[in-house]
Parts: sequence; C-alpha cells; structure tokens
Amino acid sequence: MKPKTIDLIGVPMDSGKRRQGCLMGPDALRTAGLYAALSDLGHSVTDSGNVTPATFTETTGSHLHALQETIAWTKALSDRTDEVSLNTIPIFMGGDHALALGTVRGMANAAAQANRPLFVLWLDAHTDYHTPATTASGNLHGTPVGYVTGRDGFDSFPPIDHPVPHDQIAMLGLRSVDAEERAAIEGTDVTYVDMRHIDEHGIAKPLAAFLARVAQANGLLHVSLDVDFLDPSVAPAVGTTVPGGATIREAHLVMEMICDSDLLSSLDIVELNPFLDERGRTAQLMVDLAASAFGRRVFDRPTRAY
Ligand code: B3U
Ligand code: MN
Ligand code: MN
Repeated sequence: MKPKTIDLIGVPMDSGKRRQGCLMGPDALRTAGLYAALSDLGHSVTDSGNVTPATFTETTGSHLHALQETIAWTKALSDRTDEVSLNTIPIFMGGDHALALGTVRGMANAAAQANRPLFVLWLDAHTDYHTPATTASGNLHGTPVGYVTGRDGFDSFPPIDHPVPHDQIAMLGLRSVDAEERAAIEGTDVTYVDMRHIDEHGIAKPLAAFLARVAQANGLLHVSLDVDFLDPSVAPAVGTTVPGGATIREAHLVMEMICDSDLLSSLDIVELNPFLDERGRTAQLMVDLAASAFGRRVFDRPTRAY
C-alpha cells in the first residue's frame, strides 16, 4: 500500500445511548498505540486531538435520550468532516455510533463536492436504521443509517442535502434487527448480510462484490466499524453484547480486503467502552484491525504452491 496521510480525530461522544463509557474510547485507542501502529507502517499520521460539541441545552420529556447533545455533536462533526481534505484519511475514534450521524453526513457532503459517489460499509450487529419516530429505546446510536439515507423525522438535525443512496450501502455482521428496521430495510436496495449468510458463504464474497462496485463507480468508501460487529467473547468492551458475531480472523480479513482495494477514504471506530474492557484487549484488537486496514501483513505474498 502506498503511504497515506491519516488524521486521527477523537470523538468522546457518549450521548447516543444510556450506558456511559464510550467517551473514554479515543484515549483507550491512543493508549493501545493506534498512532504508532499506523506510522510504523510508513504512513504520515497526525493526531488532531478531540472534537467538542457546540454548546447545547438539553430538553426533557422526550423519549429520545440526550437529543440536543446529539444534535450538537452532529453539527460539530459534520463541520469537522467538511474540513477534511480528500487527500487525508480521517479515522474517527469514538465515541458511540451516533457519531456517524455527523461523520457520514460530512463525508456525503465532501463526496458531493468532489462529484464522486459515497459508499458506506457498515460493520455492525445492528442496522442502525431507526428514525427518532421508530426507535423504541430512544437511543440515537440506532439511527445514523436512517439519517444519512434521508429518512423522515430528523427535523431538528442539520438537513441531509446529499442522502446516501441505499444501493451504495452494505451492512455486514447483522444479528440484532428490530421489527421496524427490518420491515423498512427489506424495502430498500441496501446490501444486508447477516451472520447466517456469513456462516454459509463466508465473509469475503459479499465484501468483494461490494468493493468491486465501489471501484467501478470511482466511489469514496466510508467504513463504520462498530465493536459489536465482533463476537463479545473476543471484543468484550461494548455495551450491547450480541453473541454470535464475527471472529478475529473474519474481521482481519475484512480489513485486509479493504486495504487491498485501496478505496478507503474515512473510518469510524465506534462503541468501544473501555470501562467494560478486560486489560485493554478490545482496544488493542481495534488498533490491530486498523493496522490491517492500512497494510499490516504477516507476508506480503502468499506462499508458493505446495
Ligand atoms: N436496535 C436497538 C439496539 C441497538 C442499535 N444499536 C445498538 N443497539 N448498539 C436500538 O436501540 O435501536
Ligand atoms: Mn452500531
Ligand atoms: Mn451495534
């Protein structure tokens, strides 16, 4: 892989759900050595510190948890993402998944300005396709895909000027989908790949097909990696533990294939809750996965035929 310019952006955001702790995520990723892992691979890395939300006053009485705070973060993150040059790959160190309301909105604007389509790879146990009206939990980390695709009901959020078309989104790792999300998503062209499909056909096939479409369209690729994509037995530092997730090897293969495609233009690492971690192992795994996405290999070439 050619050397890249990478910008580490901390997003200590915890407003997307009630269980707290993701605000420590950026520092856990720093402590686990994300900067060194990427610069040791020959990339030019900067750590821009943390984003802060605009000031806000929380309202009460809504079924939505921390709505005003999440809106404030969404504004700050879309503005911050707008500033990123397309020659730089931002890594948003979360923070919970509600940060993708801002990062994907910002990347969609950046892509539109460059006249290129934005594709989104959603690595998650969940589809996160709710709207503020359909979420039963009131947790806005379950809504970013609904928001960026332009679903109704996000009235007080920044408007979506460039909705991401459904057929430019692929979701891998699904195993916990609410009834409303399922009904809504089945009526779209989203590529949704659940764990059963991965068990039966492997993870490489649907991913290769998606990456080929991104390449064909000269698209930008935003990857949103939720810790709960992985099985909680190997990635315990997450609030929503859903058994039956991706293995370490499947996750590395995904990252290695993303690297080989040379398409990655932005990356979220989200839902890491260091308060729930075991001696930093989940943070370390996320750093290792990021390294795979940026070229870390055991060997550069496969072995000779045997
Ligand atoms: N779909 C459920 C659960 C959930 C979504 N994302 C996470 N959990 N991490 C909800 O609350 O919207
Ligand atoms: Mn998620
Ligand atoms: Mn999830």
